[in-house]
Amino acid sequence: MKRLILLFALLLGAAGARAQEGYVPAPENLAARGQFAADRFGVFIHWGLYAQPGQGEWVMQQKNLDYREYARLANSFYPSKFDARAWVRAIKAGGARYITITSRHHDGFSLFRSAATPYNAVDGTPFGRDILAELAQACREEGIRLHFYYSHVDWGRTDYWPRGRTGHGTGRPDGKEGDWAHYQAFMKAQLTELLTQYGPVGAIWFDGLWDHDSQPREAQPGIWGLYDQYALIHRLQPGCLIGNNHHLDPFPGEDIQIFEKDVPGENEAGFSGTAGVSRLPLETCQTMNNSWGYNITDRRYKSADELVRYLVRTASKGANLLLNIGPRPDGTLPEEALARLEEMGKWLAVNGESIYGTQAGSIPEQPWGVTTQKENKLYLHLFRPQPELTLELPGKVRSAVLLADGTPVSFKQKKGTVTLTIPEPTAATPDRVVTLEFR
Ligand code: H79
Repeated sequence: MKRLILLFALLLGAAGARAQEGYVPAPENLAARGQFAADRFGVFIHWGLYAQPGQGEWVMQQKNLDYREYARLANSFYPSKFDARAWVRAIKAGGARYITITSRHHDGFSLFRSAATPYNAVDGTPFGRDILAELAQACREEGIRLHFYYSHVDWGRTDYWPRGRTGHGTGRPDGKEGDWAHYQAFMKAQLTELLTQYGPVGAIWFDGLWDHDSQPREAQPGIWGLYDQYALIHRLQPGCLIGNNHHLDPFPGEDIQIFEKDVPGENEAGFSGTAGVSRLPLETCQTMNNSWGYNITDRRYKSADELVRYLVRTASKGANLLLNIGPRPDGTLPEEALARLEEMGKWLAVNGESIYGTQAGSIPEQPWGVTTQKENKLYLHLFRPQPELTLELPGKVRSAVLLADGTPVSFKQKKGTVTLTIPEPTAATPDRVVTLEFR
């Protein structure tokens, strides 16, 4: 019977695809897309019960932890130093314009009050506070947008169906079917809560479809009734953007395209080889060290300079950077993360004009750096000192200055080439920006 329901669902997926083909984003959705692209920099938060074992958010799968034993971590979920306002202030000072937080990850624990399951921060822990509600309020007060990550995969629920590649050692009754319709109803109930109880939601960020990447692409939207979920989200909040980290070309109904650990078009981490770069707003998510959820032994942090340049490189491809932090079990953000945020904030406070609201640069990546642009300005991002630079540029340059302090940069222009003589740097910086203004 359940197999029949699944088959039916897959067929519905195909029919739903036709309905979504006609998806016309609402005016507020188009406005939100523009705002999203202008924001350019967001902070990702991976937080849940997995912060306590401190081995990342995949610990349940990687160590084959029984879901009933794992669930006892809820009894000791008491992040006594959690202060939503402190998070938001640090993130905002870092120059980020939005926060994307894991409302529920593959372990199945919800960080928010949910009538659909007691396995949540309010009803299932001694802490008893709604993390998302506190964060939403702090975001509202500080004027920063809030997005929710939502996992399709669940390694603990017995109704979870269809099973994918992961979660076979977590004690779910394997070899026994789940209950597709029940799991669907559960997810829809939670999505409804997320979109009705926390004010405007900037985006819903789905994850997990790759667990079924052995299925043909056409069948994939039916696996979890994606198009039903998309329609629900856009009905509840037409301006809420939908993104899905499925590593494929965007499906109809999606509003942004996500790249996991890849600058669009590079496939450096190997997850994006199956996807082209679409015309939707783009977002690259990346870790500061090598973990998403808090990892107590992962000291391999990228330097602040590397992170600034990573942000600049994503912007030069016309993409946002969603940079991750995994808070500790006590609710604090690791000092390493705070220090990097602070450095990025300092650089952005001076050079933000060359990032926020810009588009991909017309000059592709060069040995010296990259470019971004906005209106009649082209920003040259010099990643290494460059006393002289000759560029082929149509159009007449009116002025050239260092963005940081307005120091003029002398230039000669003839027959479509510009030669710049760049003053010697006086202080170390990860990226020195020259603004070229065109007539
Ligand atoms: O939330 C973070 C991760 O927990 C989650 N997405 C980010 C944002 C994530 N983890 N891994 N992945 C996404 C990528 C999936 C990797 C896969 Fe596979 C490799 C899918 C298919 C091949 C692992 C190995 C799962 C199945 C086989």
